[in-house]
Amino acid sequence: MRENLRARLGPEMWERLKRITNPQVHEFIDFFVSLCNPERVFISTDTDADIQYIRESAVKNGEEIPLATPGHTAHFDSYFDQGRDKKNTRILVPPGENLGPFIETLDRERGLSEIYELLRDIMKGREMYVLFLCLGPARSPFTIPCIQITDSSYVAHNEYLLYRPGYEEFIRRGDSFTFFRFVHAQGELDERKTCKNIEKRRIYIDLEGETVYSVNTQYGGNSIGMKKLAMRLAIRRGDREGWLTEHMLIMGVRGPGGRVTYFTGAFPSLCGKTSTAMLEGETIVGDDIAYLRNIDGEARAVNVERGMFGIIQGVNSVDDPIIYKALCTPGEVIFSNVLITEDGGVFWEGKDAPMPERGMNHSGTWFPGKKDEKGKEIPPSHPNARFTISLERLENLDPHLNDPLGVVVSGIVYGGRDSDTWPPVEEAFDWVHGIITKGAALESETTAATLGEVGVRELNPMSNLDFLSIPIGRYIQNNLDFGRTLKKVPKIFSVNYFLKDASGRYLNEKRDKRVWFKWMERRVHGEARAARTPTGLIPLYPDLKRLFWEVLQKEYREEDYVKQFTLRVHENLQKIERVTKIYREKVEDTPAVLFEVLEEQRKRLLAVLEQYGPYVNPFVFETVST
Ligand code: SPV
Ligand code: MN
Repeated sequence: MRENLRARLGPEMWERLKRITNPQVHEFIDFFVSLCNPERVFISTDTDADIQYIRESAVKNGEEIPLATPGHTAHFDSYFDQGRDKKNTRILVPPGENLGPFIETLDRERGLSEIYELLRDIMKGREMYVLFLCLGPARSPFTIPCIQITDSSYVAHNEYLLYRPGYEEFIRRGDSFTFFRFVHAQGELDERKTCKNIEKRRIYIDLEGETVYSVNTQYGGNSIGMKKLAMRLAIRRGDREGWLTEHMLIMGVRGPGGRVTYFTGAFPSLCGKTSTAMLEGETIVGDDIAYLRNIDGEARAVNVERGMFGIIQGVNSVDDPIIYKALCTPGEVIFSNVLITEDGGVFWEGKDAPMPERGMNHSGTWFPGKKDEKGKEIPPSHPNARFTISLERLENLDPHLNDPLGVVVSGIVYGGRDSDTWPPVEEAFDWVHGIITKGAALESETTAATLGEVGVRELNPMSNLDFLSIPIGRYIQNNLDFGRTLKKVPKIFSVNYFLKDASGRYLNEKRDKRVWFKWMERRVHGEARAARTPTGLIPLYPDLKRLFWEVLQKEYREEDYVKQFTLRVHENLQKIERVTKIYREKVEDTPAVLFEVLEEQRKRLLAVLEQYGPYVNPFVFETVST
């Protein structure tokens, strides 16, 4: 028995912890209670009363502000803590381990001693919350038990909305099992209860100890351990065990006769992942993180979450009616970095409501025209402002969210912010072609989801680059291998919601994506034809015309089809050149097949260029049936 821990917890909390018999759990908690030195420790047992205690604490200590609508609260992160901090997020590595130039690393010993110093006494006078949670559905081959330690009731509150409870699971698993560990401390707070010591913000990922440390930050992507921090640990574990952790939505798409076909989709942050998962008429399993496993030869996916930490900018009653309703009716919602209006309501950019004259936002008191230190106008809500809700609040929730075996994945979709290269939808020739030319070659323009410049085109393999904890080449190889072992291989597609014409106008409406998914669903079942281009298989005009009418009652004109699906040869060649160069020069362990597949594609493009010139009308391409 750990006498010190027992004394620090007091009898009530000790009784709670004692029911978990795994000595590693006790050891872990003991170590960080001693190091962080909180005044009190709250061991949560997932009961309604415990969760209510956390909700109330968040309001009592000022991390969340109650709003007029019952169940709604708002939280602010520091003005300089509004996105994921890529620079200060480091994977701790032992001497000699090299993860390549795209993954920020730090010597493990050095990182640990730095973070322990930062954590020393950091919770003095505060309460430490200890939460037991699960990634993935309970009692499933996918389940990973986790412990979150935090001194932020806002973080704890989010975790309960976003993840499944795990206290009973920790008891059930007995004396010996592994678990992911997250230690978060917000550090000193200012009078607005936002982090003061942003320059000492650190997010250190210790793969060896399966532990992530997050200090002097509150922004969810930096602080909510189970979200993006756990992805690094899971990618590593999956690498050892032969499964995948992906930055992917999961959704059920309806086909003829009520058939439901499941898709996963990888999109970089702020590129339409949530709005895709929420497509009208379809059902959502998840909008951010999926684990994929080969179970009896089938690709099966689960959502490791059960809630949504979604981007609020642009959410409105017309484009996002279901989310909008959840955000505007009583029920549990945590808003972050929106504008709180004087009557206790909230406003965000793109909400279909008049712009308030005053309010409070991430910059303090706000009024239209307010400028920051550099003279830049401060918007009412930050572009990365978010809302947290339970998926249970959504009318379009798929019935398989908690299925222990997940759903069978029939299609995988990759999409980025691409104004000039990819067509709106395209199928890969096969698994390898898809993983390489669509997944590994995914590029996107940077967005406000991370700190730093926006609008810069960057390579973002599988939209997972920010979360990788193994070398990129190895990660791509794992994806290639995953398909090889399946009896039923999912089809791979790309989509592009951001394609523009020469004058910079978007070529599609937002709602058109509903049609792309219906077409992909038909392709999975061999019920739609396609035209074979050098880069993949595109829809035929008559099929799309019919689908546009069926799905959207929209007249789809031939000239629109031609504009949208014109093969942009130079742009595609340039893309191959950019992508190849990065893999050749910067990624030491690129699988050789990547260069071969891109080179074959380059040759096909050159042949077409010779015959038809740089912009090729889609009608010239040969039709194939499967
Ligand atoms: C993303 O940025 O991809 C998100 C939000 O889903 S965060 O928690 O910041 O990662
Ligand atoms: Mn994400």
